[in-house]
Amino acid sequence: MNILLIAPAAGNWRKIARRPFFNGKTFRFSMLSLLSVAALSPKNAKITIVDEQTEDVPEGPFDLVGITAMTAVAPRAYALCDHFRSKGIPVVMGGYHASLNTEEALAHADAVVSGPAYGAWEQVCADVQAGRLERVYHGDPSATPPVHLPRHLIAKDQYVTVSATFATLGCTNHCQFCSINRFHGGQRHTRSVADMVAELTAMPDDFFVFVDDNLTQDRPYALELFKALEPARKRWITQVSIDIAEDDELLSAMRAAGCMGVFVGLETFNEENLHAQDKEFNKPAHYREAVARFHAHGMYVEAGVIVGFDADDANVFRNTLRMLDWIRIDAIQLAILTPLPGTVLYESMEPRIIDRNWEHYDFRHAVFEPRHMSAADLQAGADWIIRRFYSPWRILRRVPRWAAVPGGLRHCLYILALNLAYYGRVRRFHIEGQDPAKPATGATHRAGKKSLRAA
Ligand code: B12
Ligand code: SF4
Repeated sequence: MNILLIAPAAGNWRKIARRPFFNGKTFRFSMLSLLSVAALSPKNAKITIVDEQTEDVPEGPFDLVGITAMTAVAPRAYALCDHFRSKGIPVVMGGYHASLNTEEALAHADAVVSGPAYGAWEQVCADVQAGRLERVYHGDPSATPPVHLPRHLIAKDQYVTVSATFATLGCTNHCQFCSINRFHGGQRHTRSVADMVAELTAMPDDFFVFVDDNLTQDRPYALELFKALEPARKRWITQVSIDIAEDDELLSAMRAAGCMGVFVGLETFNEENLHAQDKEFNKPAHYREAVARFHAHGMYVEAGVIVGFDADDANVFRNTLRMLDWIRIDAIQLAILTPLPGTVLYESMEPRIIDRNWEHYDFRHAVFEPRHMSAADLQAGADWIIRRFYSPWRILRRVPRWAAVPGGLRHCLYILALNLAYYGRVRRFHIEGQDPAKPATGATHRAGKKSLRAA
């Protein structure tokens, strides 16, 4: 059986890896979706995995094509579905977008695997071999994921690391803008600590990424996992929620297990916004102290920050940038609020949506009418924060601070590389923007002259 598995890429991201500099490598760290599907395929199958960020999609011949898609790449995924179906090859979609928008995906794919691949993909392969195919297959969320993935199927040199894994899946919080809760049906699944140790000790790299949505949500499990990981002496990064900063025992265990950095969803500095999104467990008043506590334990902090919530007006951009400097954050992933189809946010925002091109649902486009500013202002202000936060001057100003975080040169180089990669993105995608609360330079100048004349 000849199987092609595709991770599509859209717009600027397609074949970005071919560029010598600023080629997105720092952000390519997980092909776990397709590696997991590959691991479930028949043992004698010939499997080709293609990441469109790094290479072209081959023509075949293939017996089966599997495509993964986040919402932002769904249109590209559909084009690929249409292409292979027109050649008579069965095409199956899986992943976040197809699981949460199954009817839409079925207009392009022969079948959809909804939820995890475990238990479903094996059946898909058997059915294709038997010359039949159901429309929808449901994976088994409680299945035990394979311990060893066929990582040799992807080109190691194209990724910052091929050693990505997950110990847990899902999150029991209900933040309205997030797809995780809906995708996992509010459930959380943990892998056995023994499986984690077996997988991680066999990994070739000594740096890896936990792609978990909220690794420490089950505290006893996390403590047990970290204790077991200590002897492996690996270095890793992951995603956690900010409230764990108060937990010294947990932070110490993370540090001892090799954690060098965390991604936390701060989202906003406005409590009203947090409340409206069911994320009131974030306390903006504690952000600065929380970051300091992570630093004291030798961990850098990258924050997810979102602009465009209903309580945000044109001043949010300047205030956010000021607060980000003040809390001494090390890196940010700045997003424009995006109502991903399948989320609670999408349902509540439907009437205000002005752009339904899923390719624009990449957290970089204003796709709805905000309450207290225009969509154009939201776009300009978000771009302005990104450009300012990653200006060479601001990055340079952060260096002495990073040097003071315990962990040594290697940790310091890691966070510097991340900042430079974001700076590269600003340059590569010509991110400019403008603070909507401040008139354009010419206008400021004119207004200044006018007020001088008035004086
Ligand atoms: C790694 C990652 C990335 C990487 C991409 C991968 C890479 N090559 O390095 C990068 C950094 C590029 C990325 C970018 C973005 N990401 Co992202 N990303 C993730 C993350 C953290 C891990 C994905 C992963 O490896 N999961 C582990 C695997 C095993 O699980 P899985 O992907 O769900 O796959 C299972 C099933 O879904 C199913 N399955 C999946 N695909 C297929 C295909 C077939 C054929 C079959 C049968 C089954 C199947 O089987 C798998 C095994 O059970 C997830 C969150 C998460 N924990 O999943 C977010 C996530 C997927 N990303 C998300 C988003 C929103 C984005 C961005 C739009 C915004 C951003 N945050 O920057 C951009 C998109 C950029 C673009 N234009 O393409 C959302 C997607 C929501 C949605 N509805 O689309 C997620 C869920 C995060 C979240 N909290 O909401 N991301
Ligand atoms: S945003 Fe984070 S804390 Fe909220 S539901 Fe999603 S994964 Fe959980």
